[in-house]
Amino acid sequence: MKTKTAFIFDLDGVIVDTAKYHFIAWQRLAKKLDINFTEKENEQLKGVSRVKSLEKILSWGNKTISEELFQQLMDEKNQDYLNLISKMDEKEILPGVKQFLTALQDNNHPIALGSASKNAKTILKAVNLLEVFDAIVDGNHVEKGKPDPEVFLKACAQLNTEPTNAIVFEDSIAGIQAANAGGMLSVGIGQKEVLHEADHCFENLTQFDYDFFQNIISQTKN
Ligand code: B16
Ligand code: MG
Repeated sequence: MKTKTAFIFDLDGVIVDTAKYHFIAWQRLAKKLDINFTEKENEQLKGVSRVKSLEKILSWGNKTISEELFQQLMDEKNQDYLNLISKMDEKEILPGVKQFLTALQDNNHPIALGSASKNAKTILKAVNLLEVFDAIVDGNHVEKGKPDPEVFLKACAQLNTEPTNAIVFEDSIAGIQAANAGGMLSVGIGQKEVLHEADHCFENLTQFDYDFFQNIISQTKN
């Protein structure tokens, strides 16, 4: 028997607008290191783990540093980020998110979080959404980051559903690639030109409603 379609959400840039805080914190760090870092570079860090993000920034600046300094810079960036998000509340939930999650809950769809962030639970608590998710898979639970599908495959396993019976919402190129590699239907949240590998793309979650997904559920990849 086919179970109800599962809905898996990325966190930063889909549920909450924390992408801007990651950008500020990485940009401050890059500036200290005298490395050029604009929105263009930042796009390549979306959905990418903290370690991989710093590795990329250092490679853009042709810098090699000791393991100790690497760890120190990661801690510094995270502390800056945590300070930036410390005053977060429900107002930072992105438009359309609450209504859509409520419609999914009302219709008994399993809901999971699939995020690269190690701060995911702190953020969900701050915006009062922790209880909405039937499963939470984040940066603390995976060995391979996006574009590897591990995070979404683990979410499906926890929801006891096949990947082909799941829809993933993502704002990052790496995340869309992860969903596609995992065999889920991918929905990009952001610019079509950037997320052109997604099966569907919207600017934000106000651009569709539950009925739209009732229609495309028949198109999930099983
Ligand atoms: P943290 P997501 C990702 O979260 C962010 O998009 C990415 O910019 C960040 O580097 C990564 O989490 C790690 O975050 O430093 O908090 O562990 O978009 O997959 O929800
Ligand atoms: Mg994201």
